[in-house]
Amino acid sequence: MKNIFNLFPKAIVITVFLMCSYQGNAQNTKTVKFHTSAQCGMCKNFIEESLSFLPGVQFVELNLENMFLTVKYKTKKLDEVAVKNMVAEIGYSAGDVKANQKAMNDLPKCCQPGAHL
Ligand SMILES: [Cu+2]
Repeated sequence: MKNIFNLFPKAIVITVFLMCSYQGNAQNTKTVKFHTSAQCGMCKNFIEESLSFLPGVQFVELNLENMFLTVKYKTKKLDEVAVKNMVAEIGYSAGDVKANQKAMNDLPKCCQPGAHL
């Protein structure tokens, strides 16, 4: 987990995010909201940072109260399936899309489904 954060310094994340936002102003956007298997604040950071690298993503926020993820994206670059697949690829379920099992197993114990029951 730590290694992933080192690979994606905050400054780059913010720069990419701002660039995407700037370019997207004149284009059509869509916002989707779906439940994920996120468990904690670490999941929140990981999911939000990972998704902010997807070209076309303009806004991403995980609600820690109910684990619903809100993603706003440019419809010319992304669709809902691609957004959910990205979440699944990094180890979390995304609505009706199941998590990539290997990625989920590689998450810290506290980030795996059922960790806080
Ligand atoms: Cu977590």
